[in-house]
Amino acid sequence: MQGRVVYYLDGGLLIMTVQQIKDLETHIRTEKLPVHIAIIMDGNGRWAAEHNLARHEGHRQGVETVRSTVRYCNSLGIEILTLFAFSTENWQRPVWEVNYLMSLPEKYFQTELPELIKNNVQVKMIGDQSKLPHKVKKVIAEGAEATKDNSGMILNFALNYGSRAEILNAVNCLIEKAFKDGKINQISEEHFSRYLYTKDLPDPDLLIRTSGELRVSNFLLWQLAYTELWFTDVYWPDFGKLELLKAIDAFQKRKRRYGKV
Ligand code: V07
Repeated sequence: MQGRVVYYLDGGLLIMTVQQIKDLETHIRTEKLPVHIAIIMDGNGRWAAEHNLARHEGHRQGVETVRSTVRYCNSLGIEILTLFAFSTENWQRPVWEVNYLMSLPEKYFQTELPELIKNNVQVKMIGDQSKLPHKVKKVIAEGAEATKDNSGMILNFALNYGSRAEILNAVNCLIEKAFKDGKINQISEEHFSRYLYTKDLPDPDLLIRTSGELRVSNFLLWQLAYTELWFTDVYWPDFGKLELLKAIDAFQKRKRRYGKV
């Protein structure tokens, strides 16, 4: 079926022509885009199981989806893309899987760094980097360094990230500071935010979670206070242009209704 894309939606079949996807994109470009999109990239393991593939194949395919999503968000003009790559809870997975996941930042940069530089993308990181293997720390520091002067889209990887740990870290920093200064002042939300890993970034406008789970799973708990949430049953390796466009379309429709009867 040339010129047509087949999608399975809510158990039913949806056939969209390439032209229809283009129309949706044109429509989306005319409305206010979310400045900051955050994504929980879930479902690599289930995708692999359903394709009778080993689990790591799901993660490998997941990296491909990271590549295409970064490219597409950048071309749409999204300013910040935050991707949840590895949580503080993920250390409890089997050793071989943790090791495989820890090899992915390097694999990603090996092929993508030249394009990220060419496309003016700035790579940033949130999470507790102190607990990462030395090699991973080195690789991500190099990726961030090589792109630090870029002024285009910010690609923000959450690596060994946990939101409660982030909030506690902020509280502990504030306690330490108060102790050193010998005085305790009341602090504002704005002041508190400056102690989070995301201190230089605006809160996400849109959170996307793939693979059907309806939770935020310790991701950006403080920052998601006013974020629009969007969930899809599609597994992360199958997440494509159309899914992203549908999420942004839903976001724009909600915004338009905001405050109205
Ligand atoms: C990981 C692929 C995406 C699906 C979710 C889990 C598997 C890209 C990175 C990455 C991280 C930091 C960085 C550059 C690339 C990554 C992990 C897992 C641990 F600076 N994908 N990806 N890191 N997956």
